[in-house]
Amino acid sequence: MNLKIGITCYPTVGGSGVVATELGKHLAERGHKIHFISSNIPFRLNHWHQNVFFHQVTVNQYSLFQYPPYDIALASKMAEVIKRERLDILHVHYAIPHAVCAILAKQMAGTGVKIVTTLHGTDISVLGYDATLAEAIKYGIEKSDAVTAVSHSLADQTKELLAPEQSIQVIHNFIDSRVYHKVDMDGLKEAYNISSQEKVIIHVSNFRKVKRVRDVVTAFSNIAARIQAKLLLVGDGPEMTDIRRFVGELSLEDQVLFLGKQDHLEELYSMSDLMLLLSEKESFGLVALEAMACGVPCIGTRIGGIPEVIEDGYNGFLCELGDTDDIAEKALLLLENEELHNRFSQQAMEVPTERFDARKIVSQYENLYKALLKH
Ligand code: GMT
Repeated sequence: MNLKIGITCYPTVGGSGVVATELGKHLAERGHKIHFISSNIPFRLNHWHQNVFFHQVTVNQYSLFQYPPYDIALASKMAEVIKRERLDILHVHYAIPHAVCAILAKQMAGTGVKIVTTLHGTDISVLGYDATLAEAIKYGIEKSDAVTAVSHSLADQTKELLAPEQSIQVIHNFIDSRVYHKVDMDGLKEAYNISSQEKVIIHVSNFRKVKRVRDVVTAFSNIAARIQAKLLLVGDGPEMTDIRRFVGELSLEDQVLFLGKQDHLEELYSMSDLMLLLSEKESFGLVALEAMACGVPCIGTRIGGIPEVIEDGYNGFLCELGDTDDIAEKALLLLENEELHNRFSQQAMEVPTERFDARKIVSQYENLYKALLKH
């Protein structure tokens, strides 16, 4: 049975947008009709795909309103698409505002469309900064027809903080091994002026405070004091100015390459020897999974969903938050021992295909939709 599925996500660069878009593309390949409803074309939806449609939410600024009514415009567009396209499912990523808008849209449309909400983490971590949103998040979760979380850690944390009267099913994130696999990138290494003796360490994030990029640079400075190495910092965000200053204070300007936002991350991973993901909050850590698929072992913090992705002592290491000395020691252990590094690299490549393969995970979502439509 082919379904008509609406998907709403943040269209900007970020793991949740990647997962939502890739899910839509995979479902479309299986013959379902996918309707993205968002303020802009999601960044991974960069060319034409059969069975994929895009409905843009436009928000007009009217002088009487202090703030443009984005949430209402989104709900209104959702209702229009639910009715016109006769959607079976509306799958939204993030409880606020998307689940709350979807519930309102369902009421406006007056159809039997089922609302599926996927929690990605910030729904819950935002409560640390703004507890006033708790009721809205809880409402979004409870009124959805089904709720999923991208890790056991996030599902547990949500239950602990909000105690919603709704079950939360864990469906892990996934990657497409047709895109993420090791490719020969010696030419790119040369283009970046990185010699064959130098080890390459990579960090990819949106440079928010929670990503602890200072810890990445501190650990790197300990590593670079012992071996020849370069650090690739990929992405951009609010901490960038501070990080650039910090790199200058440590006199690491020649060893740290700021690459900004990048497409084709598989090429950068493929020329890297190690990834560092040292966040203080991380519901899953999609970038670790992407790097592992390209044969890059990761060192991550024992935080949130990271231990569900990195297996300590098998395909990477887990360290305590902020323990940059231990992180550097573990990094050197891997980077100075070729046999160990090769083994971890091979074992890292097994993880996406064994546990986080797109085909398996997309089927879990598909089964969830079909189960909902039986009721
Ligand atoms: O990490 C971010 O700041 C971006 C955020 C997002 O919305 O993309 O990432 C969250 O969702 C990703 C996809 O499920 C997860 O891999 C990230 O771990 C999660 N970020 C946090 O929990 C901080």
